[in-house]
Amino acid sequence: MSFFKKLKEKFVQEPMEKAVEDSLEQEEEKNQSPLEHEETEEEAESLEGETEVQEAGEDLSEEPVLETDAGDEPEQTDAEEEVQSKESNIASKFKMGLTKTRDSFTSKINDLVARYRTVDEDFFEELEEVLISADVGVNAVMEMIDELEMEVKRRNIKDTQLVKEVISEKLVELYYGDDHKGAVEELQTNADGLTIYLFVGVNGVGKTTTIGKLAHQLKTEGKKVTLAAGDTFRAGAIDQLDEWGKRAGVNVIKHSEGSDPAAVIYDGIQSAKSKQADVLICDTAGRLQNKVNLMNELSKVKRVIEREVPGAPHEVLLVLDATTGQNAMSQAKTFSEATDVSGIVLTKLDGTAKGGIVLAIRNELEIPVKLVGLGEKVSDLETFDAHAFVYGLFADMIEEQTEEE
Ligand SMILES: Nc1nc2c(ncn2[C@@H]2O[C@H](COP(=O)(O)OP(=O)(O)OP(=O)(O)O)[C@@H](O)[C@H]2O)c(=O)[nH]1
Ligand SMILES: [Mg+2]
Repeated sequence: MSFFKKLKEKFVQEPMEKAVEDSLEQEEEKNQSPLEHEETEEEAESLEGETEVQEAGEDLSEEPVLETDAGDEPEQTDAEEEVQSKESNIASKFKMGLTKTRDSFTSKINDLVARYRTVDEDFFEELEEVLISADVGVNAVMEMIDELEMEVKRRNIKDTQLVKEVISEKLVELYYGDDHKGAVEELQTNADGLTIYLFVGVNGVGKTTTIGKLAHQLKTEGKKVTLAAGDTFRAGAIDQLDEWGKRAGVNVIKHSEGSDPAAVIYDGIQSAKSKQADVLICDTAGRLQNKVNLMNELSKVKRVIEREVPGAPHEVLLVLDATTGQNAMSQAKTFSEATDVSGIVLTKLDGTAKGGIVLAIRNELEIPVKLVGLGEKVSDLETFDAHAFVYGLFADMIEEQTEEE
């Protein structure tokens, strides 16, 4: 089966199923969670301070049981349908979040393919430029072009139209590198008790926002979550996290501005343990008096976590802003030295036309991208899925091409 077809089968729902989904979504919008619309006074009150509140949106997390007589695929079980609808939901999020990148990338590829009818040296040279302009990263692009040239020869492809599909396939391979598993990399968890995630990254990249989104997601999954306000440096940082905590209905441990972050994290751990929380998420400062201070502080915070919970932190997540392009690379190097980063959260992919940075990061840093921020809404956080990412880049072509077949 062709690669585009595979992606379509995985991510695109049939029109009938889609219609049912859409009507369900409209239902959901009516009963929207308090996070996605202006809070009414009543809702604001019910969320205030309380950590154990039953939220308005909570029962939406359960997949509604559907009786449909769509009937065209009788062999599909409810469980399979659920998976398919989840996949297509993820795909549409990536498609939406990658609009800017896709518009720029697709038009460049289409233009290239229109100008070169046959595949030759010059074609590859121009393709190289297109990929570099999408921030894929020079080394990754070189690797990609080599692979592509070999594949085109191997399959004896002459027509540039057909190359599009090979490009998409190679992008997925490029992401996974030698690790052929190709599995989506979920966040690590602690099976025997408290899971701790430590968020690090320079100021303004989206740490606190991502923590808010993640807290909401985990809470919706039924987990008990505590947040620790470890950014005691920036004025307003504690209140910002507190606000997210209130909205998500989770507990926030905080000290006053200027206090020792390691002490806040220590208290966060004690509180999470005593409340038997499942997950503790630690926010940290993005800026201190200087970089050395910041790195020392982060190392100290990490040591406290390691000492209090063996095996923790289960993830040290470095948050990078996709719109800063190659700059993100040097940040990754600096932070890795201080804290052993285990995963990347790439935010603001929706805000750049250069989403290829995902591939550069994975290729050059060899740290997996675990989560991506695809917008400012609370629901705009997804586990990174290289297939869904490539679907998001090529969505128009995938839908177009397979219809023709
Ligand atoms: N469009 C878009 N905006 C985002 C995303 N993630 C975060 N932001 C925005 O980025 C801005 C900064 O986010 P914060 O969460 O405050 O960043 P931070 O890393 O905590 O910053 P400091 O606390 O200063 O270190 C906010 O306006 C967020 O709404 C995303 O995925 N897409
Ligand atoms: Mg912050």
